[in-house]
Amino acid sequence: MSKTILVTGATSGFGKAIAERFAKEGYNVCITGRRKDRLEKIKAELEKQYPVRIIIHAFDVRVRKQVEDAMNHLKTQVERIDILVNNAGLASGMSPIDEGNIDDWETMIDTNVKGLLYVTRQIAPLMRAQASGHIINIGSTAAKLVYRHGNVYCATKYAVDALNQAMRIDLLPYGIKVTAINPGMAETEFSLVRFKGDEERAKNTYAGINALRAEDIADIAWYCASLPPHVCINDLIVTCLTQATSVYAIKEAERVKP
Ligand code: NDP
Ligand code: 8X3
Repeated sequence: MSKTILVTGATSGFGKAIAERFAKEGYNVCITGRRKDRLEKIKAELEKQYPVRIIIHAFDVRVRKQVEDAMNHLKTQVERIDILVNNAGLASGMSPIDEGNIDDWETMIDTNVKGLLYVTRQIAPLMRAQASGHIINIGSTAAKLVYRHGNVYCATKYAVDALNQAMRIDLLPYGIKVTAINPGMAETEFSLVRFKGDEERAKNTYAGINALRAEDIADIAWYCASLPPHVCINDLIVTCLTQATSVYAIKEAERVKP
């Protein structure tokens, strides 16, 4: 029986690359996000390329009722969920705490923390009933060290880190793996969203860095998911070669070359 993975935030970046990677490996994939047109396009492409089933659910993870309706529908479409990737998330703005935009704060908290919880609350009971499964939470280096003007985004990712630990403990008796993948800088739509469509500012974030690509994180997710049944990676930090922490990175040009 083929396995099924549910990936939130699969319309771009890490989520899209993870969906592609697992489809290539023979998984049926449920892809989600708000942009239905993109989900439809990705479904058509993947089903053309691989002999797998792609299910789409367009919803906003911030809206509890939408999450519940979509997940209840999904439960009628598949027999089981083997892997959940809690990936949907974003940063919105970047400013000192005394000047922060409260709407941005709420967007980040509602998406990165509450949205992740809404989805997990729907899927964890299925995995518990199966007595198997794997939850992969996409955290960040921002979950490990706070950086200047990153305040609320970092706080949401610290919350993901705490929830990852909590899930691992609470789901331990049921044979459910829980893994946090904490990436550093990666060139996706992340900065374009953070800087509200300012393409130049988004591009400058990665200038001269040779940042991670979405496919790197997809490879790592696949590695975590394909380990033997008794092995679980609990927590993993991954950066590009020239980044050490969320506050310390150098440019490619500064690196001593062999
Ligand atoms: P992208 O902007 O490329 O992708 C974000 C995805 O999240 C999109 O598919 C988007 O879908 C979805 N999403 C955002 N808000 C919502 C919402 N309210 N409801 C449903 N889906 C939503 O960025 P990344 O791929 O880089 O980001 C993925 C995750 O990785 C995020 O959690 C981010 O915090 C994290 N991360 C990113 C890093 C980076 O440098 N890029 C580094 C470390 C972590 P849609 O807009 O269609 O709803
Ligand atoms: C996203 C990466 O650069 O904001 O989590 O720390 S960064």
